[in-house]
Amino acid sequence: MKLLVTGGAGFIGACFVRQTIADTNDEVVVLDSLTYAGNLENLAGLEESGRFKFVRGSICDPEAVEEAIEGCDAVLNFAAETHVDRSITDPGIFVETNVQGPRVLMSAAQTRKLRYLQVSTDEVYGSLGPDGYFYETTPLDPSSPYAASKASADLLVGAYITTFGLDAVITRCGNNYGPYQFPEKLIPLFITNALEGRELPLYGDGLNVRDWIHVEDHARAIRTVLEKGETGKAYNVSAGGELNNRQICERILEILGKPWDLVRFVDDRPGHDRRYALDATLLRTELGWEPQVRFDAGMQGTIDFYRDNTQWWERIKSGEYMNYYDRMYAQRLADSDPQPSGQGVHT
Ligand code: NAD
Ligand code: TDX
Repeated sequence: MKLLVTGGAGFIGACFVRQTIADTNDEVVVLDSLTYAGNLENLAGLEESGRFKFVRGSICDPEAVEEAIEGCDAVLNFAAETHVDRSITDPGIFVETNVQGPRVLMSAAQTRKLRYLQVSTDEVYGSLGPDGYFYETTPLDPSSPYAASKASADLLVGAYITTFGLDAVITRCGNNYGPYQFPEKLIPLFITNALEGRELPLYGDGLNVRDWIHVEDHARAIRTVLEKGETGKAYNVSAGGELNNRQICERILEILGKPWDLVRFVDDRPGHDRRYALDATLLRTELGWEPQVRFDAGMQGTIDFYRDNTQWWERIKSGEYMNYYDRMYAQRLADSDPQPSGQGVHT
């Protein structure tokens, strides 16, 4: 098989590509515009396989898509603007990339009668209270501009299936962690800040819950859905890894041997979803996928990666990208209430 993987220079796309080259005989074409989040270092060495090709271009550009899709048997769309905080300060690019992009890709896939896999997210379902789970039948109720753009794409996938007969499937996964994640997201930001002795800015009361999964398990789930998923269906992806943000902080600081004093409670994210938790019974029972990475081992490996590959993230954190974050955190700190340091982690 020859796969078109869009957004393959990002965190999850690159993991999927590395797995595909290592574990199958497939050929892979990556189409990626290399935004601030795209990084060719995430794909280093894959050319040597003779089964990997990189095309720089946008999924919103029909000509770039035409070039990249030539000879492919399926399209997997990982490309997106992915950071919720950025979608609050600059929603426009999220609509462009996350809605218009999938439309261009689906038109190209439909013309050639190719299978299309949309990598979606649990955020499309909105926020849960303390109990219950998101099922594939749960109505979409997104909170942030990011989540709304991803939900829009999911609806568009449904329309392409119903109207044009596109062979399409959707995956909806929880929060990923692992090597090569851009250090704007909670886990890599907090690991690298702790390594640098910087503060860890915890939003609100720090009790928001996310459903954590190792990126390699997510990538294997995507492969499973690509191969066995039923056209028209969405599949939740979860390893049952519910933890709140204080617990994540606690694990990171414990493994690194750093003090809780580094934690700084800051003003909350607007529209901050309280809890995500997915029921992945469909994927497990109908398609036979099971997670392989236990959270403690996955977290240790992730911390080892950031400790051993400082040049990968120091270059990113010393660049233009982080100026935005320094400004945002300064604002959140300014808006937050005075607080005692050395606060406990008990929930
Ligand atoms: P990422 O931000 O690390 O990478 C996104 C990639 O898309 C980058 O390489 C970027 O250059 C590329 N890109 C952006 N705009 C593009 C465009 N117009 N054309 C071509 N390429 C473009 O993201 P990620 O965390 O790897 O997420 C990948 C996918 O998985 C996204 O669709 C995201 O919504 C979804 N997802 C992510 C998570 C998570 O926890 N990170 C969880 C569930 C679903
Ligand atoms: O500095 C921070 N402090 C903090 O308390 C950051 C960056 C985050 N947080 C909190 C907000 C969330 O409750 O940590 C939690 C996780 O935040 P993010 O890493 O920004 O992820 P989230 O908003 O949950 O979205 C992620 O999971 C679903 C990905 O970024 C999305 O692309 C994916 O779809």
